[in-house]
Amino acid sequence: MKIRRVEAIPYAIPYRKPLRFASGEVATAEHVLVRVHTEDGVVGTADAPPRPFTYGETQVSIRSIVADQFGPQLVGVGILEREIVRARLGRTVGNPVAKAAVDMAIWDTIGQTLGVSVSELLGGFTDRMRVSHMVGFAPAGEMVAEAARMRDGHGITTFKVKVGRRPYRDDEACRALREALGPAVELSIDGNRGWTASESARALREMQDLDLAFAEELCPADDVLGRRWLVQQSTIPMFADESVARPGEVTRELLGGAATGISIKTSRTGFTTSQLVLGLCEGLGVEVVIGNQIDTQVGSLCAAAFGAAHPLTARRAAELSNYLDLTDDLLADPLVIQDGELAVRQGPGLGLVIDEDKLQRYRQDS
Ligand code: MUC
Ligand code: MG
Repeated sequence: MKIRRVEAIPYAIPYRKPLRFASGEVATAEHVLVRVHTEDGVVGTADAPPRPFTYGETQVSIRSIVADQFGPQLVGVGILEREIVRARLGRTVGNPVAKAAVDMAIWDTIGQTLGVSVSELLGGFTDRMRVSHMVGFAPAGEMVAEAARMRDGHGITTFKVKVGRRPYRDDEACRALREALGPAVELSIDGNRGWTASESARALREMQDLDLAFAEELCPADDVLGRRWLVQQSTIPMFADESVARPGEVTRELLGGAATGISIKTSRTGFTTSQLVLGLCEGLGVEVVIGNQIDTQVGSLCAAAFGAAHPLTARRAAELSNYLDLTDDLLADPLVIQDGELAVRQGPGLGLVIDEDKLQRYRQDS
């Protein structure tokens, strides 16, 4: 069960419409499909979404670090020697998305080799996740229409609304969503570090009648005292997202009083490091949410497999639906969100099958 080769395949699939937020936008999924090949002929797969505006990684950097550095470092390592893998990848700083994809692809080979699903290997708590949809910047009417489309078409009743725009006008969109969708729908906001601490405090005051479930990354973590001041006066949980790409950063934000909740994204911490983050949060008595890196179906399937494996991660709706805006996807058997839920694949490994014709069509290296 030794690793024979690690592949990094750049590909691109356009979105029907770009997803806009305070720190950037995504109009095309220019990702890297990572495949780990074992000596026994097993192939594990995972997806790497480059986010230069969040982690500084690009499609080129991910492809290069996986193919030219991580791959050669892992040849001959046993797929169960995950801590040797983590130690070897850890010799290179940063590159969280690249490392996460290699880790998840290895878990896929372990599940396939042992004949069990990765979600069961991780903990097997439940077999489905409630879905939260992320609504990007647009005129308020369009944001309401998108949310209504997700509710009516897929039964989704939890929404994370992108805020952080300048000039400030996001309460208008959030208010329109609350009025249109009613009190039963769960709304939260995500500022992607778009505001200062005082602008964030003003926004929270102006939206305090909207019954928001939580707020995420309203101001930068580097505004250390400002963020601590904001969290101290907030009446809703303040989740950290891009500011917690490593377990040490999770501890820093929580013990520093700069966050009261943690977004776990398998696209940046894979399965192995995500379990460390989860253990930290459970030990510190902090809530978590399964976040979304604007994932494809492969990425969403991985997030769901992790989320469903543990009670704490399965408690909140997970952000699993932005792939619905892609014009196409690589999964041979597409995911289905029904009644607001996504079922976890039960097959060996991650239970994902790539449509090789589509991969040939969208890959950018042939
Ligand atoms: C999120 O939760 O922030 C948007 C930017 C990014 O890095 O991730 C997405 C979603
Ligand atoms: Mg976020």
